[in-house]
Amino acid sequence: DGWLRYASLPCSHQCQSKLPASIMLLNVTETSPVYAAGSEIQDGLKRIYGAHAQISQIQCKTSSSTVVVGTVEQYRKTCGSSSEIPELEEDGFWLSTEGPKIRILGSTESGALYGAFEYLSMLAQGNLSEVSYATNPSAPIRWVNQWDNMDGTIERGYGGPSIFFNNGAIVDDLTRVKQYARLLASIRINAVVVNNVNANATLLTPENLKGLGRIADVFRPYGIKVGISLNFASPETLGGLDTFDPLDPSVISWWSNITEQVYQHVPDMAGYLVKADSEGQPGPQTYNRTLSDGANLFARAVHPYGGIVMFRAFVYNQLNESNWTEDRANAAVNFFKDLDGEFDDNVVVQIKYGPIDFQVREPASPLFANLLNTSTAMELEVTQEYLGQQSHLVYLPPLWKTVLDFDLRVDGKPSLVRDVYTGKRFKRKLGGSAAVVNVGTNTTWLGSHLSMSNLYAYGRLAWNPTDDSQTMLQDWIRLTFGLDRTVLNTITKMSMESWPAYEGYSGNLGIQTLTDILYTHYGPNPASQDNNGWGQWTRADHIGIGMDRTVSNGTGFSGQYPDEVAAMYESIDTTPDDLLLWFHHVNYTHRLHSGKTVIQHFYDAHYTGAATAQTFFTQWESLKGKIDDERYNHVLRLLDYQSGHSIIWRDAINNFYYNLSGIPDTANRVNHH
Ligand code: GCW
Repeated sequence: DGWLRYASLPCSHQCQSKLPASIMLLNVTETSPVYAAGSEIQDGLKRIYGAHAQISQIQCKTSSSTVVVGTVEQYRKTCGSSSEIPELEEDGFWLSTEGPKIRILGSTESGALYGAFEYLSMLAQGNLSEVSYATNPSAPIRWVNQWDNMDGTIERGYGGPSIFFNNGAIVDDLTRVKQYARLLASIRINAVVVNNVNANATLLTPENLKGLGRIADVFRPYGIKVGISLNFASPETLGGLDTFDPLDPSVISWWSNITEQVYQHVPDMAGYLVKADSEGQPGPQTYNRTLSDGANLFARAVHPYGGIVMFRAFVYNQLNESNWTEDRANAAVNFFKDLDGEFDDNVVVQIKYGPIDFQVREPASPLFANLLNTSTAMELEVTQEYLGQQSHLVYLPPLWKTVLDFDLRVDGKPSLVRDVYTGKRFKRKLGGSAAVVNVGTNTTWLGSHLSMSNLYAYGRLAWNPTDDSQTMLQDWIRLTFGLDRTVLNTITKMSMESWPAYEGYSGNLGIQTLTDILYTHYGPNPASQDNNGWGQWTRADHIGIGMDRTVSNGTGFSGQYPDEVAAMYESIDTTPDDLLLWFHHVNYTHRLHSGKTVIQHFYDAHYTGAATAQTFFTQWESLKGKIDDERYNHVLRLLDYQSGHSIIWRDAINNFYYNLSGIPDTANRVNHH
C-alpha cells in the first residue's frame, strides 16, 4: 500500500463528530474517477477511524454530515450555482472541510479524485481541521516512465520483475497494476508509459495491443492514461517494410495505421515516448533526417486523437577522450538547439535534469535555456540507478531542487528551470515532468520501503515544484509510518542527511558519482570513468582532475548557458565548490573557496559521508518497537549493508586518489589502516 496504508488512529467523540456519515457522489458510474474517490474515502474512513459511511446519491439540501465528491460542473448542474468555489484550472480541485457538508470538487473528475486523496491524507495524518482552499497543477504533464521489457525484466529496476509484462506478453493478473494506479493517482500523476524507452516493437502486435487495452482499463478509473515507448525501426522490424525513413510515405502510413490500432484498444492513449538515435537505438539520422523529422512523424500520427509525443533529448555519440575539447555534456544542445521551433505543437522534448546522466550532482541542463519555441519536460529518476540502487538510503528532492530552482537567466531575466519546463517562462501550453520509476512486483514496490519517499515527493513536485523537501517528506513519513514524534524526527533526519552523505562518499565537487559506469552503475569504480568512449570522464591523472568545460581553454560547455551563468561557470573563482570539477581541470592542491585543497576535501568528504551513513543504522535501531517488525527488519538490513558499503566506497575512492596523486591525507587516515 506504500503511503496509502490508512493505518488505524484513535478517534475521540469530538473526532467522530467530524467524520461524514455519508459519501455523496456526483457520478456513480463505476469506471469514473469520482466513483474511485468514493470507494477510497469509504475504505479510508473505515480503516483509519473505523467509521462507516454509506455511498449515496446526491441530495443538495441535507443537514446530515456528508462529503460531496464530483466536478464543479456536476455540482452546479445538480445543486445550482455555488459562488464560493474559486476558478480552477484543468485538474485542479477545491477542498472544503467546513462541515457538516464537506465538499471535494474538481475541475475534472481526476481533480475530484486528487481532492479525495488530499482529504484522506489529512485524515490519515490525524488532521481534522476545517480548511477550504483550491489547488491547481503547475503543468499538464505529470507522467511516470517504466523501463519494463516485454520479457518481464526491468532496465535499472530494483524492485523485482515487471507488473505489466512477462514472456513477451501482458500478464493476466493486473491486481498490482490497480494498486500502482491508486498510488499514482494519490500523487496526481496523470499518465504512465509502461514499456522501456529501449523499446521492443512487439508491443505493437495485435495480441499485445489487446493487453495494453486491459492495462489502460485498469488505470482509467484513476484518471491515469497509458502511453507507450516506440522503437523507431518498427516499420522495418515489425512491419516488414524495407525502410523506416520518417519521410517515406510508406513509413508514414504504416505509423498512422498502427496508431489507429493503438487508439482502437486505448481510445484515450496519452501519447508516445521516443528514444531515437541514442545508445544504439534507431532513429531518423540513419536516413540523414533531423530529430524533429523523427518527432513530427509520430506527432502527426497521434494528432487526430489528441495524443502527444515525448521526444527524449538524451542523444549523444561515443567520443574520443584524447581530444581535449570533446564533451558528451555538449551533445543535447548541439543536437537540439537548431531545431528549436521545428517541432510540431504536440511534441514535448523530455530533458534529463543534468547534461550527462542522473549523476549525484550536475548543473542544470543548458538545453532548458536553448529551446524557447519548443515545449519541454523535466526528466527525473526515482529509481536510484547511479545512487545506490535502493540499497542506499538517498532522499532525492534536495538534489532535484538544485536543478528545479536554478536560475538560467535567459535574456538576463529570471528564468528558473521549473518555470521553463512548466511552460510559464516561454509561454508554452504543454510542459511538465516525467520520472523513471521502475516499480516491480516486490512488495516494497521499489526494493526498499524508504525509497518510496522519492516517488511520493516526485508526484508532489510534478504538481507543485516549489513544495518543500522536508514538508513533503514528513507527510510521507506520517502516512507510511504513523504519527509517533520519534519516528518522524528520526526518519526526517536520516533522509535529509542522506543525499549529502552519498555525495560525500561517492563523487564530490562535481566529479560525478564515480560508480562503475561500464556495466552495473553500482559500487565504486573511479577508473571506469576514463579511457572509454562514454564521455563521463574525470580526466584524472597524477597531477590534477576535472573536466575543463570552459570556453577559453576547454570544451566550451559553459558557453551553452546564457551570459550571466556562462560567466559564472567560466571562472574558477565564481564556480561553486560543489561543481568545481565539473567545469574545471585543477591540480589536487588547488584551494577551494572552503580553504581546503581538492585532495583533502576528497579525503574529508569521504570520511564524513561514510560516518553519517553509519549513523543511519543506529538511528533506525532507536525505532525498534515503534515500527512493525517486517518493515523494521527489512530497512535495518539495508541500512546495515549501507554502513559497510559506505566504508568500501570511502576507502576505494580515497585510496584510488591517494595512489594517483601521492598526496597524503593530513589527518593520516588514508592508506594507514
Ligand atoms: O542512464 C542510462 C541508463 C540506460 C538507459 C539510458 C536512457 C534506458 O544506463 O539503462 O536506457 O540512460 O536514459 O535512455
